[in-house]
Amino acid sequence: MKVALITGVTGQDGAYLSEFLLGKGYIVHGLKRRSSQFNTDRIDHIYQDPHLKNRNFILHYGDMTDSTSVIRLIQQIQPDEIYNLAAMSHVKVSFEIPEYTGNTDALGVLRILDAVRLLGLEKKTRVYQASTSELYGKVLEVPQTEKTPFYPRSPYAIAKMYGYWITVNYREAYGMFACNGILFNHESPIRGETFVTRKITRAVSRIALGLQDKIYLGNLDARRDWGHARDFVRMMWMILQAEKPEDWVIATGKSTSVREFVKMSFGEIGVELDFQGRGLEEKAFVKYCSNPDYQIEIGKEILSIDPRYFRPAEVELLVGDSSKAREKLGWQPEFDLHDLIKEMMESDLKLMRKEKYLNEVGFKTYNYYE
Ligand code: NDP
Ligand code: GDR
Repeated sequence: MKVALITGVTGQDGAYLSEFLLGKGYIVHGLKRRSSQFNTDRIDHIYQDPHLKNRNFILHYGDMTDSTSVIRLIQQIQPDEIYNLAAMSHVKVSFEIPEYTGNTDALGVLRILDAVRLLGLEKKTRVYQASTSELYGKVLEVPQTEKTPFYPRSPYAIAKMYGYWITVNYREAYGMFACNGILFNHESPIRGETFVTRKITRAVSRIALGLQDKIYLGNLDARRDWGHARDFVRMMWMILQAEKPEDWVIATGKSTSVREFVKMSFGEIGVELDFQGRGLEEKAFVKYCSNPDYQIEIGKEILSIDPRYFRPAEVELLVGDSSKAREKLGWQPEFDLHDLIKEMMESDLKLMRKEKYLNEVGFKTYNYYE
């Protein structure tokens, strides 16, 4: 049985990857950080009681900013594969906490790689580093491939650039099987609520149920290559099963604007929008609603721009060319953007119905299981 260690196990990708590796018969260890409340929502369904014998899913406390915890865990677990997914992953927030972002997202990668080296595991342990399309930042080439030059545009992307190169460096210097997956945006129903896709699907669901009046967004012109997290974690595993350690672009190859994502999400509840104005003055109004279940007023202003959601430096256009992964590893995404939005909307509508019911009846008569 192979043994894997996943850092960032409580995040979106950590949760999907844990399920995936357990399905492949791995023993999965996860590094989670301490928080004042449970932070394991996404993996509670696969949690195993520590008193159980022969567990195959085991969580450990640790932190990417704490070398000793990283070294101790790798020494104890002796993993065949490490998936380094832990990161302060929000681009906008990285402008607010740049030093912490650097410590976690840049030096954190070094801590993992150096622990493997220090413990003499260079020939045993394969390392996957969660690199990102944010490395490309300013548009120098479209679509972006493994050969496109980097021009990072945020403290997050710059920290990830260190992570990228230190991974390449440890591979070249110490012969380690260390690889970068340069993943383009990937989303799911368990995507963090402050990333734009989930913010939109949550808001559209709340608007449909009368829990919220409108949504405020930033740059609607930004274009992203959005895929499904489920497809992307499969690729993380494939990268570590390849013959040689290499770096790989993983993307759907299709780019869509934030505005279009909004339209498609409202489309799921039968609402057509009319966008008017430009820049900070842009607004969207309800043009048509085909679903009588949702009492949405025609002509209502439903979207406005709030400058607080703009970034000090923006990444305008990302679209990836993953031909190398498709040709050499046979990877192919199973979900398209329409499938993804449909799944996210269904899930958020379900969650918001629960919230609405709780608002109406209060805790007294609320049945959590309804
Ligand atoms: P999430 O933000 O959902 O998850 C990040 C994980 O990292 C969480 O488990 C978080 O813990 C953990 N974490 C944060 N800081 C620390 C720390 N100091 N020590 C230990 N753990 C920490 O991100 P995703 O799952 O979406 O992304 C996974 C990785 O892939 C990240 O590195 C991200 O930068 C990268 N990436 C993501 C893409 C995407 O589109 N999703 C695209 C390209 C790269 P907690 O739950 O306690 O907050
Ligand atoms: P991104 O994701 O920065 O690409 O990083 P995010 O969803 O935050 O932003 C995508 C684009 O949408 C624009 N935008 C808004 N973004 C947010 N969050 N909130 C808004 O209200 C809003 N309005 C418009 C942004 O300006 C941006 O252009 C994600 C993260 O998962 C990273 O960790 C990962 O490395 C990259 O994807 C690939």
